[in-house]
Amino acid sequence: MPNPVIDARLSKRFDKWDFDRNGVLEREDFEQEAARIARSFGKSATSTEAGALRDAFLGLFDYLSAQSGGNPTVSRDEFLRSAGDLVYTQGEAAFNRALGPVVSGLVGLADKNNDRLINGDEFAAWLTALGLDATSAKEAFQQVDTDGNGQLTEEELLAAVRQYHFGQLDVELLG
Ligand SMILES: [Ca+2]
Ligand SMILES: [Ca+2]
Ligand SMILES: [Ca+2]
Repeated sequence: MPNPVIDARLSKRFDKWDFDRNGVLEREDFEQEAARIARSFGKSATSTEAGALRDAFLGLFDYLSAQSGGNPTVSRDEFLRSAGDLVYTQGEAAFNRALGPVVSGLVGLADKNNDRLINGDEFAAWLTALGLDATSAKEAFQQVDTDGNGQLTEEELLAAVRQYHFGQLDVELLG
């Protein structure tokens, strides 16, 4: 069932991922976006962490492209259709398969003490690096930390990304 909040968030997502702003998504956009994010975390494009995020973004592009007939470009309409299908129809497992590697790549960049968990400081730095609203980082952290143990797992972060795009949570995490 169409939902204006979800549709607006997907449309905004398209704008952010259309890195060169030429109105279609291409592999190059996703490479550039991954490199931009790695740079915002202070990592060089040749670092292991940047490479993992790049692979994740390219995998996501390949998924979106395959959903729209395997073309090298994905139009806004095609994106809204396949992303909408993911959110409205296919549900949690498919969403997690498509976005899980990207969230995992972000955790790799943000996890300064290498425990694969995101603590409060790492989370605030994540929001700041991506230019997101960090003024309410503490409150946002508590919303994402669903088991309340003071650490965010990849699972909790992925659930937050999913809920954001489902229009159920106002914490943006993808930049
Ligand atoms: Ca583009
Ligand atoms: Ca950590
Ligand atoms: Ca937790």
